[in-house]
Amino acid sequence: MLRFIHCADLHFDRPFEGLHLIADKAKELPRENEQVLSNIVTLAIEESVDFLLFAGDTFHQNRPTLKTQQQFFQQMERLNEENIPVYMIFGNHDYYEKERYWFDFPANVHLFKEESVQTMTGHTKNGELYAISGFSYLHPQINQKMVNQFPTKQADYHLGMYHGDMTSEHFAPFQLQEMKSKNYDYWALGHIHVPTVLSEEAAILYAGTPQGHTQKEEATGVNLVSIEGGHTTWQEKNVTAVRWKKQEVSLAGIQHQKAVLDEIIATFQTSEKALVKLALNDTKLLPQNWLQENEILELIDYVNDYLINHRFQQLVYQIDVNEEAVTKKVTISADKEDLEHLLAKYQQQGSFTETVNELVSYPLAKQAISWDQLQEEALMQMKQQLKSEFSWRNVDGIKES
Ligand SMILES: [Mn+2]
Repeated sequence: MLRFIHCADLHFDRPFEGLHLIADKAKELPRENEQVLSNIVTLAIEESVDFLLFAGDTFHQNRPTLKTQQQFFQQMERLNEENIPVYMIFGNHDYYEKERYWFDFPANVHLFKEESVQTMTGHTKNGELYAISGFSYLHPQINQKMVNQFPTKQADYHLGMYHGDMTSEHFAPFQLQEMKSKNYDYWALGHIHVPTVLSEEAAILYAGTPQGHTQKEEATGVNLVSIEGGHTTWQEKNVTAVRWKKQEVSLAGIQHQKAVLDEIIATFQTSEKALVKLALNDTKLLPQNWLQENEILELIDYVNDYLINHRFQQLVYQIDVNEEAVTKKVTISADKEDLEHLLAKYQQQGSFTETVNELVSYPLAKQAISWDQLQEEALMQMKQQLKSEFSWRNVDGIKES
């Protein structure tokens, strides 16, 4: 029996993106990357696996910072102490250049350092032979099909490590049938960040990124794989340090914004670390324009301060308001002539100047403004506004606009 962890696209030093509204509160987030790696190593130790695979883009860049490297090597050392080997290929982001590294990789970490397929072998805890074939990027792109270089199965267990994309030109394209023809027990793929099973029966899988760095990367994990009696099974394991999630808030029945804050706060119940996008729904009983663009920022600030003060582990990075209520027009059952009637009073010069009395009292304004023109323009604008904000209904029930 062979058991291992397939991890890919860790992007260890990648910043968390899309958090500009809460930049000050998100300062500590990069630390979560280290937590993810620590979770992966802990899982490997607890599950007492035969080895751990990194299928490329372990680092976000080809020049990982000194601090990133130090943290990575410390975690690999934990595995070294437990005699758990690590097999690592490099992808298009962290394409391998040996001059970039400040430390020697610990003895348990086996690197694929060539842009051609190499095969490494080892023995399981039970003494069975396994082979792992793979290649690394030494450049940001590989335009060749690398799959053709892989040997066919030649050990009790044979695995392929492949960082690439079937349909791309620049990331080692391949066809599923070509991989299947090698008769491997498992293909550990990297490059696509969403966990994806390309073939159930041939066990060809993208593990996906273990930690999302953008709101699109909600689904994350590593695969814990077992091979026994020629049969491969896997489980997706959650090692995420901070999850991206959407949270719906229903404001149905709420007429005053006074009650809104309590409703929002009440939707926070878990202790899970998360970056939250709130959707405020069912807002139709609230007054029109109850929340303006700049007030959304205030609301995000308020909610985050509340969450921090009450030791919730979530941060709100965005609030979307369902605008249904705002765009929904009130229907007025009135003839369109009533609209003219409504404005008729102000068509008389006296009534109009009376309304804009304060303006008339400024001597300068009195001279500078053409009152006839102002009256005509103001009434026209008012009429257009009334027409657009309400749906006017003719007496016979046919909608006019
Ligand atoms: Mn990649």
